Amino acid sequence: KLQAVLFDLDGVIMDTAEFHYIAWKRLAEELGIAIDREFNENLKGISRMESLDTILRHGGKADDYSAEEKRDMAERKNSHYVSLLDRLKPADVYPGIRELLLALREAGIPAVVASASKNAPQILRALELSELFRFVVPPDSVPRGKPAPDLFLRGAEEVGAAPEFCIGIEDAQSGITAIKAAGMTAVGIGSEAMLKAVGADVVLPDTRRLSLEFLRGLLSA
Ligand code: B16
Ligand code: MG
Repeated sequence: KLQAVLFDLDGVIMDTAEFHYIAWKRLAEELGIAIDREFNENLKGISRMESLDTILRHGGKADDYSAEEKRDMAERKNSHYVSLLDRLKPADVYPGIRELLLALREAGIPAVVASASKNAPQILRALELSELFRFVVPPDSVPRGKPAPDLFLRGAEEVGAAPEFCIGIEDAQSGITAIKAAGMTAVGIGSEAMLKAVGADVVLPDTRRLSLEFLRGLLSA
C-alpha cells in the first residue's frame, strides 16, 4: 500500500534546524532583535525570505529596510549557515534514518526530500545520502512553500505516488499542515502537543523508532 515516503530535511534527517537557529540569531542580534528557541519554532519549514520577514516583524522593523537590504541580510545569514554546514559528516544523520532509507530502497518504495531549503542537495552530499533519495523537490519549482501542500504534492507526483498512499515526516508545524493539506499521512518528530495540534497522525519524540514496519502499520490501520 505504501507508495512513497516524503522526508523533510532540517530537523528530520539531521539537526540543521539548530544551525539555522544559530545563524538567524546572529543576524537578529546584529539588527538589535532578540529571538529565542520558542520564537524559532515559527521559522521552521518556511523559506529564507519569509523567515527574515518574520524576524523583522517580531522586532517591529518590518518596514525599515529596502528589498535590496533584505536580500543582503538573507545572504549574510546564509553564508553563516553554510559555514556551519562545513562540519557536517555522514555520522550526523539522525539515528534510524539511513536504515529506513536502505529498507525503502530494498522494498522499492521511493524516498523523496520535500524541503524548503535551497541548500538541500549540498547537505545530502555531505551526509552521503544523495543516492538513497529518488527525488529532491527543488523548492523554487512550486508556487507556494509550506504550510501549502505544493512541495509534498510535487514530490509524490514525480515518483508516481497517490497522496493517500504517501507518508510525510516533519518536525515543523508548517510542514505537518502541508502534509495534511496534501492528503497524506503525517508523522511528526518532536513535541507531541505542538505537532498533534496541527493534525499530525502520530508523533515520535525522535527518529529512532522510525522503521519501514512502523510506517506500513500506519497505512494499514
Ligand atoms: P535555506 P525544511 C527549511 O527546511 C528550514 O526548516 C527553514 O528554517 C529554512 O528557512 C528553509 O528550509 C530554507 O532554507 O535557507 O537553506 O534555503 O525544514 O523544509 O527541510
Ligand atoms: Mg524541518
